[in-house]
Amino acid sequence: MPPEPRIRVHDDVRAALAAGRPVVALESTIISHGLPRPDNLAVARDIEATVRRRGAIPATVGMVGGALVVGLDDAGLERLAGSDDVVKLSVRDLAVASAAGVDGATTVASTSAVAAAVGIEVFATGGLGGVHRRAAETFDESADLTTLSRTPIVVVCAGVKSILDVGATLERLETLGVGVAGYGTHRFPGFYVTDSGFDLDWRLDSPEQVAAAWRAQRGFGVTGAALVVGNPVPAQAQLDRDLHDRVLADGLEIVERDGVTGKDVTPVLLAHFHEATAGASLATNVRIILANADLAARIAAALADAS
Ligand code: PSU
Ligand code: MN
Repeated sequence: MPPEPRIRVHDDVRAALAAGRPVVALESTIISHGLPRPDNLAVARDIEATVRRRGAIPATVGMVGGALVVGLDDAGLERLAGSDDVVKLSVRDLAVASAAGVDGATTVASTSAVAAAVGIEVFATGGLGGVHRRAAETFDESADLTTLSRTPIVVVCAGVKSILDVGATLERLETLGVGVAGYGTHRFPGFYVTDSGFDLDWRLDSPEQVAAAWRAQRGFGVTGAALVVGNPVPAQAQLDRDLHDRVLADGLEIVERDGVTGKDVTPVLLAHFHEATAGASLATNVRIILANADLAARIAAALADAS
């Protein structure tokens, strides 16, 4: 019998973890399904470079030919960025996809679960998945939420995608025991826009303070959940609000008209945004991801310094 498959951790990531040096996990669904080609590959490399610039090691998670990899090399990044045959993989898909030998991209849910499993404590992404509009009828709620409820990791994001029901998502995060704090703000960020319109109970104002919160969560040992740090896009870089609201309304109509459901909803809406705003939403999206990678690396460094 061949040995059971294990997560394949890149040597640089393994060495950094063993030495207690900062590591930041990154997802690959953003690359394969969230951003259009060919920009996506350049952005994937930029995200990693941003993490490195802060002295941390990037660990992009994905599946290559059935192997579950933490710390994709450049060939792996190219493969997941360049093909239509990359499968979007949530947590439940990982094992079956591995047996099927596919190339796959990991969502927030699967990336955070895999990263935590190998001992990574900080993860940067764009926007979380959450409760979809009309979820009361469709039950469409991202596995990102339930996974974060049982995955100990700091997730830096710009809130949840504005295509979702933000209020319902915040309620679910509360129910699920997932910590949520604004970075330098008491308002929950709105992904493409700075402010989602929802208040938060907590704000954290520096990487050191996020690290302190995380160390307390670890030390208390009373929850195995994630801590979400909402890092808003600066007001002058946000998508024009009217444009945003118009494009969103159109996108939701298209999803309805074409009967798009399940895991295709998010990619279809994001692609619609990128087309209908002539790249403006793409620029904002990229900016958000890079800013989150930068902050995540600083948090990882603060955590490494403190331990
Ligand atoms: N945020 C983005 N782009 C994305 C996603 C989030 O800016 O592509 C992806 C993430 O991987 C997230 C997933 O986990 O969408 C959520 O999909 P779903 O709603 O099907 O769970
Ligand atoms: Mn869904």
